[in-house]
Amino acid sequence: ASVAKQTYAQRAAKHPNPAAKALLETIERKRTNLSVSVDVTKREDFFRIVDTVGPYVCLVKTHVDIIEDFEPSVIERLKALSEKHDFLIFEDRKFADIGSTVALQYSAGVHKIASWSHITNAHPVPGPSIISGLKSVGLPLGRGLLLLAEMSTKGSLATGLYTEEAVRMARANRDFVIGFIAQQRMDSVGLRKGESSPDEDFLILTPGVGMDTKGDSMGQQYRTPREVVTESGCDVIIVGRGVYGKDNGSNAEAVRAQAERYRAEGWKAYQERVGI
Ligand code: 5IU
Repeated sequence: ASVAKQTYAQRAAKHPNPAAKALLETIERKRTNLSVSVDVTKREDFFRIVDTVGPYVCLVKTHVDIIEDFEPSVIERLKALSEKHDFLIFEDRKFADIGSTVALQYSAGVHKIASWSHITNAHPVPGPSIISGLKSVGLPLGRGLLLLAEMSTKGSLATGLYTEEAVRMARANRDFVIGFIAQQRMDSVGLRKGESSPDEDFLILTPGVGMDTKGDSMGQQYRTPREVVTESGCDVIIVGRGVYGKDNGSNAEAVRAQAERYRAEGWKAYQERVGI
């Protein structure tokens, strides 16, 4: 069966990358394909939201560079919450430099992303060398990389041939590239004439998900879990403000209720897609 028709458990059983396998297993175990994106600037807001949504998510997406009172203990607390609630961590770093520089940005600096983030991502714009650079650090640690094949924003330049080349770069690095940030499945994208679909399983993680609004004032565009998972075949819905709201998640019960709502919608959309 095509990847989109397989269960998360079936895919987990045969995935060669440890981070992808762990994510698929977590999704199945917790019955959630929801990732919450926690884009807040104060660490106490950050931890309150993570602790509240933890039971409902497979993956917490972070932007640690926006936490203004960051200190190394933030990572220790995040790791403790990831064990308490059984979720993986995805630092949405969007690397975009030459291989040698991204290897340093990934391993060193204040944040030392590779030492704690199971999954991170990169723009394909520099070409295959960005993968080699990140892979030299991440593969020995069992990490996984997502390539940004598409974006959710109005007027995104990541379309057409750019997206196709991103998929080809991923196919050439299947040990480390576990999938894409994209708005739809990439299974038939980038195949040359006469080339048949390779035996591959790329995860599709999709931001730009919201049930109550169509977008924001800065170009973001939202689709529903059903459009994303059932109709477009994506695997993980990434939701930020739809879950933690406008007040940085100060109302924990409201945050909890939204996380449960998106979890339920995402799971129903998956069951409908797979037919179970
Ligand atoms: N994000 C997008 N769209 C993209 C990519 C990343 O929204 O195409 I690539 C990030 C930005 C933010 C989160 O961290 O996903 C979405 O947050 P909201 O659900 O609050 O819009």
